[in-house]
Amino acid sequence: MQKDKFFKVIGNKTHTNEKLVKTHCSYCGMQCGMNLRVDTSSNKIIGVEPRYDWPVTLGKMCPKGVTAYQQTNHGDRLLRPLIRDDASLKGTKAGFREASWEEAYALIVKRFQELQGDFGKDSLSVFSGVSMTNEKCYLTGKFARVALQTRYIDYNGRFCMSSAAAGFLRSFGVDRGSTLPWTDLHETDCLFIAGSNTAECHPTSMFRIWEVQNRGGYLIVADPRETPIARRADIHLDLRPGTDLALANCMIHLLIQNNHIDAEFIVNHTNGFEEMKEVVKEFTPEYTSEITGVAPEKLIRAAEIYGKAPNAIVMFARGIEQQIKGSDNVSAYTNMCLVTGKIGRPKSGVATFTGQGNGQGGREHGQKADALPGYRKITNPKHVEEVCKVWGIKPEEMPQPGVSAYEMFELMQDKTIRGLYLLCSNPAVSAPNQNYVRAALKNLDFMVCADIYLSESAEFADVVLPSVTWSEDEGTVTNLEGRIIKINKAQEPVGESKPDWLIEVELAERLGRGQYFGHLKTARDVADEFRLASKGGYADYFGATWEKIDKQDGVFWPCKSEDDPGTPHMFLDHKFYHADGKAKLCALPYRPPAEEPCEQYPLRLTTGRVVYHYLSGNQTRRIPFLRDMCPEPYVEVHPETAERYNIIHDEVIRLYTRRGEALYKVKIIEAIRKDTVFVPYHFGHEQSINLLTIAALDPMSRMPEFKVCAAQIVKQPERMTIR
Ligand SMILES: Nc1nc2c(c(=O)[nH]1)N[C@H]1C(S)=C(S)[C@@H](COP(=O)(O)OP(=O)(O)OC[C@H]3O[C@@H](n4cnc5c(=O)[nH]c(N)nc54)[C@H](O)[C@@H]3O)O[C@H]1N2
Ligand SMILES: Nc1nc2c(c(=O)[nH]1)N[C@H]1C(S)=C(S)[C@@H](COP(=O)(O)OP(=O)(O)OC[C@H]3O[C@@H](n4cnc5c(=O)[nH]c(N)nc54)[C@H](O)[C@@H]3O)O[C@H]1N2
Ligand code: SF4
Ligand SMILES: [Mo]
Repeated sequence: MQKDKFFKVIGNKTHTNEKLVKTHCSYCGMQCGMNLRVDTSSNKIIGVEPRYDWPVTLGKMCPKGVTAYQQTNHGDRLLRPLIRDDASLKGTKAGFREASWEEAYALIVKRFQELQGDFGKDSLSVFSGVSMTNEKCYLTGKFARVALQTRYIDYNGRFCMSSAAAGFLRSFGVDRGSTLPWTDLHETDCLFIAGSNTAECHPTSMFRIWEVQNRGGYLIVADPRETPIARRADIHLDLRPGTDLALANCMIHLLIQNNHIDAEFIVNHTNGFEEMKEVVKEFTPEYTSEITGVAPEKLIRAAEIYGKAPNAIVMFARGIEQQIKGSDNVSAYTNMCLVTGKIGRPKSGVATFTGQGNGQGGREHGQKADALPGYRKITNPKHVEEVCKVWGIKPEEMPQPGVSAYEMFELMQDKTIRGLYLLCSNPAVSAPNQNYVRAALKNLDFMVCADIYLSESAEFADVVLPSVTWSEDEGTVTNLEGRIIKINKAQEPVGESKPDWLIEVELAERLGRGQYFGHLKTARDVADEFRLASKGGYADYFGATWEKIDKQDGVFWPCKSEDDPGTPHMFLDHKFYHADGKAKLCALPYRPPAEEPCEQYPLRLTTGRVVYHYLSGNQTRRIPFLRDMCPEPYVEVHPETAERYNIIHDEVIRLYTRRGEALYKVKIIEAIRKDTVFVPYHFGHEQSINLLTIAALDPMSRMPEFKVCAAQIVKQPERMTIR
């Protein structure tokens, strides 16, 4: 692996009576390199050290990463299965008793078989997540289709990466979140970053981003809030939430007008230029400014900088993707690199900041309602046949495509779905329109939840199964670059907890499907079957053996054979994955968000993250340092807006939308637009902002519009200042 300018050899300290286990962080897509410190007398994890020799992050970690090790032996870990004795207490922590694995398995098998006997195979569902290794994600797809024989499986990446996936598939015919390795970032001349709070959500990217400016290059940021990265940007495009499509179309309009396009690249390697040109015609800076609220001069300057930069990278994250037009936003921003030909070479291209640790690999290998391993389609007979050969089932036994994550809750409400196997996700915090989702979970006849802690979602379960943390098992993860890396085991599982793949194998055997699962005895067995199942798909991992990953500091997919080193840069030959080898320039007219502000709900509510917490917060709210740094949610309000409502800093107000309401402390901050308020979403129960969010879905990706809806603030009768 090529070492870049930041690379320094700093030896890791080995203390006596300790060993270091080389691995990566459990949380975000950066997958920072770390060594877990293990006490050799107790064989327990006692700490962490950064890995200076990991080429992507070079010894950097964020506050979540340095405390991640505290999860493994945390006092809240689930140590034994739990069975609910008192159904009237569903939706609370109470009413569970401890049980043996055999008793828990027996109850699950009995109830699952009863439901399928009475209501058909498709009465069961699986909802999963991508904080799991590729091997576990792969096996979860097989578990749903082969062990449970149901069509209903989907996963939390639907709330996360589905718009990026759909947008890239349409533009390129392939969805690898980054067309280039992160070690290129600091060498480019211009970064155009939209809807990413990078400094809080992918903090260990920042040293490369600042370096672009240090070298005299440019940073352009499009975000309604003045985030830490926006504050130091050369241009901050402070747009209204939900208006990215207009902004991106304006960039293309100006690139064409100023002749900053690459006509040869457009003709030889793309389709659709004329239709796209027609659509962007009306997006003059003045018209775009009316929609987005961004000053025309800033739009003009941003397009000029991007257009003139010899190399440039367009980057984005959930800010543009979690909208009803998220997939369109992705394709529209991707149009920028296609019209300028700034793609398919080092230091130029496009990347989404993949969110979860395995947000990339987890979306490729069959956890999606319509997907099979290797990014195959369940609706394609040839793909089905290829996977059936590996699984040993007949093509006619392969279930039909299911529905997306949020739509599964709708089917729970109408009793089409009656049973749920939930693992590695906490939708009772993270799904939109919580009042509806919680009622759907309550409406289930039988629910199983596998987690490492008793989550808010586990409170709705009939059986809770104790899984292991990332540090108690091994396997591969694909980071935000598309690099397949290895997670190593540092400690034996606590209590009676078991890895998810083993639980699925044991359950499959007890469901009478052992012939398809019984040969999987170790994580390595699952890995070998998984690589084979991906072989020949376009996300081909066949050549990415654990040995090669170790030797090369990771392997970029596609990697088709043992002697293929993998593919760090995509499209170097300017061949895209559509049948004719060309990329698609998409013509994407602007449409407003699902819910526009009105007299009754005059504010725009947007939601997102803070550096100290991770997703639903079920893991990070238990870590003392992180909890101390951010103990509760709050609502960010601009000083002028606060004055209008006659509210002050730290005062508790009621925030409400058409779906629900919650009480939040006010944080007065100039870094937000006057027409917008922001709430972090890492908190559960009555503090969850998802009580208020809207479940409007992108028609293409089925991604909910977490990033914008209409809201109102009400001052409370008594000024409830706290402290
Ligand atoms: N600390 C921390 N880091 C994380 C995570 C975490 O929970 N905590 N989660 C990981 C995961 S799974 C994910 S998906 C990523 C998410 O990473 P990001 O997408 O960077 O994080 P968000 O806070 O969801 O939103 C990003 C930004 O979008 C802006 N935004 C809101 N509406 C709009 C809009 O309409 N247009 C534009 N252009 N911007 C808008 C918000 O102001 C916010 O600053 O982070 C990963 N890293
Ligand atoms: N309002 C709003 N809502 C959002 C978003 C937003 O920006 N705004 N962002 C969305 C995004 S991008 C995402 S990714 C989702 C995430 O939403 P969730 O899927 O709910 O996220 P997590 O908190 O990671 O949930 C993972 C759960 O699995 C457990 N767990 C961890 N590792 C394992 C394991 O190996 N096995 C098992 N069985 N369990 C494990 C954890 O303890 C945790 O309870 O939230 C979405 N919701
Ligand atoms: S940046 Fe992401 S991967 Fe790195 S330490 Fe922080 S949470 Fe972990
Ligand atoms: Mo995410």
